[in-house]
Amino acid sequence: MLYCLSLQHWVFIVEEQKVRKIIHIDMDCFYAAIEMRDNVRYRNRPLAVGGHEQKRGVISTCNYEARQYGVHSAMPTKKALQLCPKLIVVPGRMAVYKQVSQHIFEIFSRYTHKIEPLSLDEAYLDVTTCQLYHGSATLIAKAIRSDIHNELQLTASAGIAPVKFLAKVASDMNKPNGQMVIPPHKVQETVDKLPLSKIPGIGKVTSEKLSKAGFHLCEDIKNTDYRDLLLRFGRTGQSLWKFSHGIDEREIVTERERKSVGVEQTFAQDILTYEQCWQMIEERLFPELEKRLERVCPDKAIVKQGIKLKFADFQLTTIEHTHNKLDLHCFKTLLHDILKRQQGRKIRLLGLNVMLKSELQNRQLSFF
Ligand code: TTP
Ligand code: MG
Repeated sequence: MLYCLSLQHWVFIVEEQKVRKIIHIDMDCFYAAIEMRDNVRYRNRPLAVGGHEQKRGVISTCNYEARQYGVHSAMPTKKALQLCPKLIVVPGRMAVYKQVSQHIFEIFSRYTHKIEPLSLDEAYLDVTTCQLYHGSATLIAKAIRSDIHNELQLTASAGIAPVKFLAKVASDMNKPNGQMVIPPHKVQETVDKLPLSKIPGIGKVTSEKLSKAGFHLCEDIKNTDYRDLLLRFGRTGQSLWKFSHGIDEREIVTERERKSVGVEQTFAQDILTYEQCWQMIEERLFPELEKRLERVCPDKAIVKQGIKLKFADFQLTTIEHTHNKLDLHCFKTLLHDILKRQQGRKIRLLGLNVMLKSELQNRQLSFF
């Protein structure tokens, strides 16, 4: 595919993408499946893993029986029990989940070394050069899922596509215990009918904003002028335009190459005060960062933590300091210091990030 858009002052060219074979693997109701495997009494009954009702806990995940009642991840346990009074709620066993995760990743490594972990139960695999099964990504995905089932008595779902975002979308299409292939010649027709809210990374706020502007499916974006999208939605508009043409040039980023983890929020309405920023950090961004860090780097070893701000005039500014563990309290000082640059301007985006320890180790290695 070659797209050449003559814009007023510049030409935008998206080079022809080399055809890759990406598999996205995601375990089915991961924590709950492990609990059902290890305890026969939990099978065929609605089960959730999470905080207990007396404490103000939330559900980490639940099995598919419980999902029929509308129970889902991040739901307060109290609400889950209202929806499904027979729900069994059990506490999590992180040590076991991490062990299982290690085993799954060891299985992946039999097929490729290009593995990008997204969480304990989810990864992208680039199998473009894998010679097994005559190079058939469909058969490789089947083999991986069958290894997982044989060795761990757990099921996984897979999506196979030439690009990352579509592989992830596809792994959800035949869940649980299924897989879906989107071959190169089916990419555009699949993307056309894809709701924008299904694109990984498009959250609730963005998808509502798009919907209000009349954009629901990828084809709505595809049929819109690129400049218009860029003006209205900035970098998000640029990414959406690419995705809507089936373009995603992102390579697999292996564990060793991962440098940082970050979370950010663009506000529906700009905010102004220290208190508003702090509330957002304390209630939304920090818990999310903690969760993501836990997923990609369970030992939580970091070297730096920082804040990113975008003012209403789109000026971007960042601040960071050296710290070896994620620390909510330290973000207070950072926020105080970064807001000295505010000069009365409103804030449209706030983000937190950490640099992982492995990056520093890499630098030390390259230094020698
Ligand atoms: P997911 O893969 O998002 O969910 P899942 O594996 O439970 O279910 P699905 O079949 O839909 O893939 O998350 C993997 C695990 O991460 C999940 O079992 C529990 C944990 N988790 C949380 O602790 N909190 C959350 O909000 C989410 C989404 C997941
Ligand atoms: Mg999963």
